[in-house]
Amino acid sequence: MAAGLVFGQSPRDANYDESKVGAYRLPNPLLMANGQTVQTAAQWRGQRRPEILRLFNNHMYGKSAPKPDRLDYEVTTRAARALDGAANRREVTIWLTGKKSGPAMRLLLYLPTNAKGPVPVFLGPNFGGNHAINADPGITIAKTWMRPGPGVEASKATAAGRGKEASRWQAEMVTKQGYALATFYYGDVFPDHKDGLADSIIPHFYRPGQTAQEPDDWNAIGAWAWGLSRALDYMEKDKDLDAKRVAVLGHSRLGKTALWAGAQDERFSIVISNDSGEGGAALSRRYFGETIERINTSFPWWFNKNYKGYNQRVDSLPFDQHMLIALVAPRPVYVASAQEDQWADPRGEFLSAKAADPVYRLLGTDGMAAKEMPAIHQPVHSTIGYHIRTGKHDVTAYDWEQFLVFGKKHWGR
Ligand code: GTR
Repeated sequence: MAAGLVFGQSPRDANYDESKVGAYRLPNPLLMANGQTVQTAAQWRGQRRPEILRLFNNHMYGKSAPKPDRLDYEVTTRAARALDGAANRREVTIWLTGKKSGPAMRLLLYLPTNAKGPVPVFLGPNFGGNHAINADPGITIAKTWMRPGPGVEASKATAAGRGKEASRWQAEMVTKQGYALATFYYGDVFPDHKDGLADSIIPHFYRPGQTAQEPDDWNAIGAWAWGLSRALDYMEKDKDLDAKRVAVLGHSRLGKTALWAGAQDERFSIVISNDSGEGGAALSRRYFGETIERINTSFPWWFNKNYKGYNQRVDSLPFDQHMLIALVAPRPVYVASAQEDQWADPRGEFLSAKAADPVYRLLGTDGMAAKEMPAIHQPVHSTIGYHIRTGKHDVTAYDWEQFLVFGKKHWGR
């Protein structure tokens, strides 16, 4: 619990009792603000989808900077054999503001050595720095260009962090199946602490004369999602990668980020959310686990200022998180939950995925095949996919096995 919060006072206690969830009514994703019901795919695309995107921009994640005109990048390590020869490692510096004196992010890529032609990619940001995702001693321990935050960046940029997140990335499993794995340190785009804004990408895009965030401006999650799109910009230039088959994924706060990135940027062909919970896949109106008020109090730098206005009035939000998932339609989307991750409300994650089904069906897909929440370890791989596994809030080999099956099924390779 964040300092200064007292249970039983404000913010509202987390509830873990199904009988106390209470009744709630989800906004209809197919009902437009003007009262008309969406009847056709063209209406969804031309009217309702842009309307919902604007709602998420205005009330929650904020408006992001557009795609920069220039893309400057440099491949710093090429063809370094890694993973006992099964993969090639590549490190790429991508400058984010069109000048090489400015901020950059460093993308780490593993490519299968035996690939014939461009390979599909699994792309996600990481928490611990690129050197954390694999014990491979060749990975640069990148000094981030930012000032270290309170204990955040400084502690991560050391050799002690090597391989610390390896079980969450499964580089061998991914490359053995013929896919590339790509990741970057999320702190390269926005340092994840309360004073991170000043050292983030965001002030670089202030309008002339702007000195502070507007209520509907982007914040950390918007910035991380924007970084994912910049990684994809690079992939469009790399002939070894199939930029038309990039799955964007993330865990927890970065699962929220992956959904938002995939919702906005239709170049992502598959979107995967792992244990993303409140502000990600989970329904906000379902009173279970984390609440809007809790997340906005603990992490005020994640969402825009307007979102704080919903701390006490979730029912007046013009959307719920099923509409974020619906923005991915008709592209395949996968929601993964963990049994012991009650804070993220697994049932709320499933119900949200299920509530996006009418949009997916309207667009001609099979939507979410499961009628009810599936049992543990009974994955569903319809266009909206879902599983719940045993264990804690984490990314495990089981999760990756499902992501790979889902990718293979929907990419047809
Ligand atoms: C928690 C937060 C969750 C989730 C998680 C994480 O403290 O309440 O919403 O994002 O952090 O990102 O690990």
